[in-house]
Amino acid sequence: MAKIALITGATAGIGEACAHLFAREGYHLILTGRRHDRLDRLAQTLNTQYNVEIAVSPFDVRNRTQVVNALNSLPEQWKRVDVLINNAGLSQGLDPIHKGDYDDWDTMIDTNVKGLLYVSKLVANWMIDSKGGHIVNVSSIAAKNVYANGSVYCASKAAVDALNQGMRIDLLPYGIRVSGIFPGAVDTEFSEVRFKGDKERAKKVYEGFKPLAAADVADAVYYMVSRPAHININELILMPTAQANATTIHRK
Ligand code: NDP
Ligand code: 8X3
Repeated sequence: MAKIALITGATAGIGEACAHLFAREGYHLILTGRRHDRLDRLAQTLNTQYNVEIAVSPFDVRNRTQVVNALNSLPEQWKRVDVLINNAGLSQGLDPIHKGDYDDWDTMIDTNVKGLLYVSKLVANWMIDSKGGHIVNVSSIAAKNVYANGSVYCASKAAVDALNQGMRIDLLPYGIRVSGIFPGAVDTEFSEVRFKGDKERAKKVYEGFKPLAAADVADAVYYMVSRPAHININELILMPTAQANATTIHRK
């Protein structure tokens, strides 16, 4: 029987790259994100390319009712999820704490922390029912190294770090593996979203060095998931060679 992976934030970047890789490896996929048109296009592409089954489940992870209704309304055969990739997330702005924007704070915390919790609770229960599974939480190097003007994003990713550890304890009796991945700079739509559509400013983030590609992160996620059943990779920190920590990048 084919395995099923549920990927949040599959419309772009790391989530989309995971969708490609897991489809290539024969997984059937539940793809989520807000941009329904992108989900439909991706589903069509993957179905044609890899002949895997895809369920598209569009919702905003911040909206608890939407999350619960969308996931509960999936047909029963889709609730046997083997792998959950908690990837949906974002940053908004770069501001010191005394000048931060309340709405930016709400968006980051509601998406990166509360959204991850809403999805995880439901899917963890499905995994308990099917006696196993693997949850991969996408955190960030920002969880490990707090940087100037980024404290709320960093805090939200540190919360993902804590939840990753806590879920591993709580789900231990059910044979559910829980892994966290902590990437450094990955060239995706992330900075364009952080800078609210300012493409020029976003481009500068990745200039003068070779950042990670979304596919590099997907490859590491697949590595964790494809270890033998008795092995759990608790945490994987993945950096561009030109980046030593969140703030030290060697640019040409
Ligand atoms: P992208 O902006 O390319 O992709 C983000 C994804 O998250 C999109 O699919 C987006 O879908 C989804 N998303 C955002 N908000 C919501 C929401 N409210 N509801 C549902 N889905 C949402 O960025 P990345 O691929 O880079 O980011 C993926 C994850 O990786 C994030 O958690 C990010 O924090 C983390 N990360 C990124 C790094 C980087 O340098 N790029 C480094 C370390 C970690 P849609 O807009 O369609 O809803
Ligand atoms: C994204 C990487 O360093 O811009 O999580 O916060 S960073």
